Amino acid sequence: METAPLIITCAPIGAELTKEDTPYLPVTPDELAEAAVNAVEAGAAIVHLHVRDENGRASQRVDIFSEVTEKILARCDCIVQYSTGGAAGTPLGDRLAPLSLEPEMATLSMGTINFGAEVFENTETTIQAIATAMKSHHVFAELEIFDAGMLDSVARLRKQHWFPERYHVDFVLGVPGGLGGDLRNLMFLRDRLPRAATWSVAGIGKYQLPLTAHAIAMGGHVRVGFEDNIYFRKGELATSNACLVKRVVRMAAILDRAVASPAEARRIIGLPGRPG
Ligand code: KMH
Ligand code: ZN
Repeated sequence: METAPLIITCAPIGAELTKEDTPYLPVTPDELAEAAVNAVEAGAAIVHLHVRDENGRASQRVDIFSEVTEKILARCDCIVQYSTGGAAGTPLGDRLAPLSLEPEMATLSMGTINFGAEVFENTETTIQAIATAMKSHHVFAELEIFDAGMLDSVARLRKQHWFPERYHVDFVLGVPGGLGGDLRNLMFLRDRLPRAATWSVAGIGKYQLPLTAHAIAMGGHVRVGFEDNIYFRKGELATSNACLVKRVVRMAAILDRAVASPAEARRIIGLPGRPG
């Protein structure tokens, strides 16, 4: 069977970084939209979006999500995927709020983990509340897997019809407190997925590059961007999200893997597409 084109997701900011970590971090709505559009023009099909308030703090405010989304979609036709994770400790109501904008896609984290010094809490009640809100707003879920047991939760909740049979997961590997970024972990997780599921990998920090290479070769999909890794190589900051995306495009070309447009990504994942 022919390998599907590679879906590149760009996660340009996340909830944890500041300009002190990297001066290249896009923070304001204009900076975020510019970074997202540049990443899409470089080859990304999906933008995984967190936003910040006027003070640069992680926020789930609907008005900011709306502003950034409008600015992105005015300039390109990518899939905008909202974070429902927010920052560790964000109250559930805030996490759910941006779903009212009915984004094409949003994340759904499949369990609780230590997240560095904090706890990223996702009890089964939380997971079900987010899944319910997504269903009522017609939002397609990307299931975030930070540790191996979370795939068992996916299988159990799938049997209870919380997700469609054809679901999409993102393995986020290398979070301090979650499953590490060893290639064997990726193989183990991939082997446990049902055939109908599609998968992507987001390697944290130094794991981003090797896991990206392996995912391209294995027929999976990849996420890059500052949320997960701010370095281009050891000791050298990446100067933009787009340059991380461009490197993935070059790697895909060397490995003879086509890169998916947003329309192809919708088909591969099974998204119905944007109305209108
Ligand atoms: N910021 C992390 C604690 C998501 O976007 O859904 C959670 C996170 C997951 O980034
Ligand atoms: Zn995120």
